[in-house]
Amino acid sequence: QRLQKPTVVFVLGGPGSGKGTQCANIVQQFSYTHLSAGDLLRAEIRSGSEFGTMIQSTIAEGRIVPSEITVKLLCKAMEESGNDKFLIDGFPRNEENRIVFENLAKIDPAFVLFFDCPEEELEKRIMNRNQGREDDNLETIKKRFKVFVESTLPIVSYYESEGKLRKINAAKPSEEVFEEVKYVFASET
Ligand code: UP5
Ligand code: MG
Repeated sequence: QRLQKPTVVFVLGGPGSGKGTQCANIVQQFSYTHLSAGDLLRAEIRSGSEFGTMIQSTIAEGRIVPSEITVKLLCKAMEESGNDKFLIDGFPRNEENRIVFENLAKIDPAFVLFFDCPEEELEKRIMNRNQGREDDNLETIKKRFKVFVESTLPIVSYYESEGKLRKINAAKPSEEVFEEVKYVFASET
């Protein structure tokens, strides 16, 4: 058991909004460890886990994996990292995610970064990405966006009401987005 609770920053935004890109920038300048919930779930599929097929079909449909699975993967990754500052990318995606994390990890985020970007731009970015992700096709992108609006935006509003939301205009070139991101981290730490 840790003596002091780790610092956690949640990084939210629609599919393709630049969460992974900006987290990679942040770790170069600030001493955080980047944990992408989606990457952890994809690694769990590859590891041959008993939940692999279920996770795979859930992601292929753009739906949200049961909270206990994702939260356990996040907690394990935090323990194994040796660090005490984390960017948790793409999580929590719904209220159940948020509550299960609160109950199991017992950590409240220091703040929540939110990458705001219109749907047409998200679609363009994902269709150009070409990394062979099974969910990067037009049909699944539409589903991912719908789930984002219905399940994740209410979480964004929740953190806004808690005064924890740091909203970033993500519909700009990556370098300009990072200028805004740096400003947030510089004023928080
Ligand atoms: N790009 C980035 N920034 C740009 C900019 N400013 N201008 C122009 N282009 C820009 O970026 C996407 C693409 O855009 C890249 O090619 C990039 O170069 C370019 P990226 O940084 O990858 O965006 P990101 O927001 O990380 O997009 P990603 O597709 O990873 O977001 P999702 O939220 O859809 O994916 P994630 O991996 O988080 O989740 C995938 C699925 O896993 C979910 O749909 C869900 O089924 C499941 N999941 C859960 O069930 N629970 C979880 O907790 C997490 C995931
Ligand atoms: Mg990502």
